[in-house]
Amino acid sequence: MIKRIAVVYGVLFFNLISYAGEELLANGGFEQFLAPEEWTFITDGEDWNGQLFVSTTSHIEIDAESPAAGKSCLKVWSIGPAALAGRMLPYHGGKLVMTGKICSNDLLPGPRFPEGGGIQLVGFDADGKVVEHHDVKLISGTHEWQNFSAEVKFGGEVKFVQVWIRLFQHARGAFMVDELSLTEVI
Ligand SMILES: [Ca+2]
Repeated sequence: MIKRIAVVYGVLFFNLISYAGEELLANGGFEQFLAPEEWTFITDGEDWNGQLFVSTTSHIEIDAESPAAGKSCLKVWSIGPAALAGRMLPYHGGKLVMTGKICSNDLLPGPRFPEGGGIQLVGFDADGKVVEHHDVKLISGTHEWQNFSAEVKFGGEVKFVQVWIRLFQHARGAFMVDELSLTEVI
């Protein structure tokens, strides 16, 4: 009997070690203001498709009107483009697991991209150049709060990763994000 209990505990312990990665995002519940060391507005340049990151008509802000959890969430709205980046995180070659909640309100895509906005994981090489990206969750139209989850594994060239939250170029409307979490399972 004692031996059997030990085996069961061994399995549980192994599962905890395998799946409980450290939380990599700060303020993923958007309960505090957007501290520049945690979330940074991308203020110039363009992405791999030639899409701009910022316009004078877009807004990304903490919003207390209808969060999914807690007292506030992140709201991205008006006319894109707009982009917010999380901290640059070292990548160790493991499986990145992202979960979160997202909703949208009359979000119309622009002419150059089929979706209005969403969340991307972006991989950088050792020199800080973007070499790979994954669309974790994209959204258009009007949706109530919904959970999403995704698993992403980058190629060997990728040494750093960032979360990007974007309203794409010429998209108009709003989407909200809350309870964002990112872990790496190695
Ligand atoms: Ca929240």
